[in-house]
Amino acid sequence: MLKINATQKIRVFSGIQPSGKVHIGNYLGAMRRWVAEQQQKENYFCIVDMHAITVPQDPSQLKRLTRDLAAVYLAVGLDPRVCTIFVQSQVPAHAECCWILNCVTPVGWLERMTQYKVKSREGESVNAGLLVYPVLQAADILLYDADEVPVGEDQSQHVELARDIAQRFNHLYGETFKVPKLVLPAVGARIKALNDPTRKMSKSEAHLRGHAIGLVDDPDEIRYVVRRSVTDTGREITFSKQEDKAGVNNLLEIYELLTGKSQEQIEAHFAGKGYAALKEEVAEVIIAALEPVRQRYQELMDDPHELDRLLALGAERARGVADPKMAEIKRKVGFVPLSKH
Ligand code: ATP
Ligand code: LTN
Repeated sequence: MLKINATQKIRVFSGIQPSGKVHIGNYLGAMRRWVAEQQQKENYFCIVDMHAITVPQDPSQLKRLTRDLAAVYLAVGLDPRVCTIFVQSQVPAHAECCWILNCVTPVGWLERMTQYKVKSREGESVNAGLLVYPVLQAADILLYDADEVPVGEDQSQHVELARDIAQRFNHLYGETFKVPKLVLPAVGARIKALNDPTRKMSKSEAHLRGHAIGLVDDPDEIRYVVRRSVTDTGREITFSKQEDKAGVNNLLEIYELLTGKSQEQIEAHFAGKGYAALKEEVAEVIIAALEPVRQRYQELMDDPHELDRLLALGAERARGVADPKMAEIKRKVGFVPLSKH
């Protein structure tokens, strides 16, 4: 059995794809917790560029989005002194581990994944990478013996699969991987699109005006998008699980998360007010919360060399954990180690 050393910090692993404009859903669903808990934990935050290429990406754009996401990680407040921030493709063990895990993962498990079913329905042709996407995600997590994986709700199924893969490998080759725990936020696990509150806000659609609020959008854009967000024809401003109230509920959830007020306080505050007033206030709360993020992001983007230096440092630290783990995995599988002559 793998033992948990009581003096060791809980190890956290999570990642985001550099596949488009990072939005408040990514922040409220995942990154906010990373920042809040970083001092108590041992943190690995990855920019998963190898996952991003499972759908077509323009190479120069991918490069830009990768640095951009690194700047956003730092701008929201991740501290590189306590967080290992790195680019997935700069740590080759991820691809190597993925291959081995592919060989213990039944295809049936992968075909059942919701994200695969949706993305393969949308695309004209399905590449093999899209199918094994969750195996690469399992490799990311398992290589670091992560205790916790803090993500938004849409990733639950993938983290469950990583647990299944870990258990299967352990069963076949002996105790090797820690079985990670899925960590979801109590509120904000699924922020809805502002132009369609029946769907989740998505990075890959964030370029469509009205869909999302980017973490570094300017105040006028935020006001425009929130004012035009889809609500219903009613008047009541209350938290509700009713489908036709999803738009208002989404705005209230964002407000709740950013102000820290209780639902009762918020409902009392908006009692008797109309949707226009709600939207004005939500927009201002978002603008105020994002202002420092936008400023830090600008500063970081002005110095790409410093950003690349931090990423190189992150990759080195990540390799310090992933490489010895990879050696153990290969040994368990029966690969002959490279001789030192
Ligand atoms: P894509 O559209 O490219 O799949 P995405 O917006 O879903 O992008 P990911 O990179 O897949 O973003 O996810 C990064 C993190 O943000 C994950 O932890 C994911 O669960 C979380 N997340 C994504 N969208 C939302 C959302 N609408 N609400 C809450 N959390 C979200
Ligand atoms: N599939 C995830 C991104 C991701 C991830 C991970 C999240 C890749 N590897 C490891 C947590 C842990 C997504 O958000 N789309």
